[in-house]
Amino acid sequence: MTQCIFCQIVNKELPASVVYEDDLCLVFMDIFPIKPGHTLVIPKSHGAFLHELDDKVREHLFIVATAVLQAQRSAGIAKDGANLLVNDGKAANQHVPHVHVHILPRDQGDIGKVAWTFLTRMLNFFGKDKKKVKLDALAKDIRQHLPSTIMK
Ligand code: DGP
Repeated sequence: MTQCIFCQIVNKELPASVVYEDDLCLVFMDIFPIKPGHTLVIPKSHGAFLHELDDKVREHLFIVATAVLQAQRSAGIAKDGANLLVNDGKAANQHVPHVHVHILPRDQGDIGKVAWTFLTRMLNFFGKDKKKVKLDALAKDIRQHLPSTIMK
């Protein structure tokens, strides 16, 4: 069994609230969301850093991330805006060494709340099952709004 938690999610050895998948990537809800709708887009092939990925995979991640963002907007989740970001390396705050694009919905004036949740989100291990139900529902909502361009 691989030690990488995101590879384990790809291999279905660990559960996740999946929004979308194809041959190259997997999209699922962040288990410690900074905001409701916080989603991760990962390559199915393992690579810790962006430069380790094939150009085709890297390009695909951002095409899919953009489609997921569109879906979130249609679902009313990221109406005001969103941050798309990659933490590339430990010093840049990367905790999981498998490339992932964060899609973080934002609301006007939410910076205080975002900062607070960023610092405290991993402390909340309680109610994990309840949280999974919520994340599954959000994943379904986003999936239903995905543009036909990425749906087969
Ligand atoms: P980063 O700090 O950029 O490496 O972000 C890693 C993100 O991954 C962080 O926001 C929490 C999330 N995460 C960590 N472990 C898991 C997991 O087992 N499942 C899911 N869905 N997300 C996870």
